[in-house]
Amino acid sequence: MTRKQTRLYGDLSLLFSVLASADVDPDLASSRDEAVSILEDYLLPRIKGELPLVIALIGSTGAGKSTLLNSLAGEVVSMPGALRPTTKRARVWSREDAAERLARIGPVSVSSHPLLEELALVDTPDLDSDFPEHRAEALSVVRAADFILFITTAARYGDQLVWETLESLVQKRPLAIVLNRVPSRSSGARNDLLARLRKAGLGHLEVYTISEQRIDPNRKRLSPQSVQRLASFLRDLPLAVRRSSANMASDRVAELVMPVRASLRAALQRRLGERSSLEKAAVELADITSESKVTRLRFRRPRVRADMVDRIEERVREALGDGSLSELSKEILREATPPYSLVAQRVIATELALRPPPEESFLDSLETGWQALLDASFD
Ligand SMILES: Nc1nc2c(ncn2[C@@H]2O[C@H](COP(=O)(O)OP(=O)(O)OP(=O)(O)O)[C@@H](O)[C@H]2O)c(=O)[nH]1
Ligand SMILES: [Mg+2]
Repeated sequence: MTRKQTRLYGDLSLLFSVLASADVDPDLASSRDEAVSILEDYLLPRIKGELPLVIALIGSTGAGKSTLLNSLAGEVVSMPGALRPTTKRARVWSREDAAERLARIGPVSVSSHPLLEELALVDTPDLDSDFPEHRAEALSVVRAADFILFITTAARYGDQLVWETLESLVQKRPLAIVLNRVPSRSSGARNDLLARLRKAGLGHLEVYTISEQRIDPNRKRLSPQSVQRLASFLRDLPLAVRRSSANMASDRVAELVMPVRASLRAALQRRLGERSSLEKAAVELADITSESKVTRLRFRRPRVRADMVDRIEERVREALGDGSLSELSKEILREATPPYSLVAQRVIATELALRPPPEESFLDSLETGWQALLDASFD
C-alpha cells in the first residue's frame, strides 16, 4: 500500500468500527448495516490489495444464472436445476491466489481459466422466490462486487420486479444486462427491451442476447459459441470500471452515513448536556440537603421528610429534561431515610452511571472517517 492508501485504510477502518459499535436509532439501523457491509466487504479489502474484478450474476429464479456461469467456465461450477429456486448460496469462481480473500462471499471453485486472470464471477441465489433470504444473500454479493451482470429472460423481462431491481442496482454498481433464452432473432424481444430501457433512462446499458437452445442434461451448459461475445465483453472490461464501482460504493456509504452521523452527533450532545445538568443539580442538592442540626431536627417530622424527597426528585427530573427518572432512583427515593444529603448523592450517582460519558474519541473517529470518505477518490 502507498502512504495515501495506508492512511485511507486506517481512516475508513475507524469509520467502520465506530459505525459497527454505535447504538443507532432503530429506523437508521438498516442504513448503518448497509454502510458497514460495503466498508467491510468492498472498500476496505480493495484498498488493502489488488483483487480481481468481482462480477455478480444477479436475477430471478430460473433466469439461467448458474447455467450461464457454467457455460462461461466450460465446467459445472454451480449446479443448475429444474426446481425453483435452485441456488441457495453464492458460489465464487476464481483463480487460486484470490480464492482465500473471496471466500467471505461464498464457497470458491478455483480454476486457471484465462477469463479469471483479471476477473472472478459469482453465481447468486434468486431475487424473487419465496425465500427472502435468497434475495438478501444476492444483495450482499452486490455489496462485495465491482460489476453486475443482470440476467433476465425473453419470458420475464417485462416483470415489474425486473425494472424495480434494475433501477436500484444501477445506482449501486456498473451493470450490463443479459437477455437470456430468446426464442429467435425475429422475436423482437431484444428491440423491445432496448426501447424500454431508453424510456426508463437506462439506454446506456449494454445488452447481451443469448438464444434459447437445447441443453444437454449431462453437460448442463450452453454451447461455447453462444457465450463467446459475453466472455470477450467481460475480459475487456476496462479498468475504469473498477474506479467507477469504487467511487459508486463510497458515494453510497456517504449517503447512508450522513443521517446516521447526524443522529449520533445529536445523541452525544444530548448525553453531554444531561451529564452537565446532573452535575449542576448535584451541587445544588448538596446545599439543599446539607444536614445542619436544625434541619436534622426538622426532618424528623414526616411531612418535612416527604418535602425533602419531593425536592430531590423534582430537581433531578428537571436536570434530566425529559423527566425520565430511572426505576432505581425511584426506589431509592421511596425508601429514603435521613441523612438526605446521602439520598441525593445516591440518586445523582445512579443517574450519572446510567448515562456513561461519551468517549470523545468516538466523535473524533467518526469525523476522521467521514472526512476521509468525502475526500477519497479511487483511481
Ligand atoms: N432449454 C433451455 N433451458 C435452459 C436454458 N438456460 C437455462 N435453462 C434451464 O432452466 C433451468 C434453470 O436454470 P438455472 O441455471 O438453474 O437458473 P438460475 O437462474 O440459476 O435459477 P436459481 O438458481 O433458482 O436462481 C435449468 O433447468 C436449466 O437447464 C436455455 O437456454 N435453454
Ligand atoms: Mg442458480
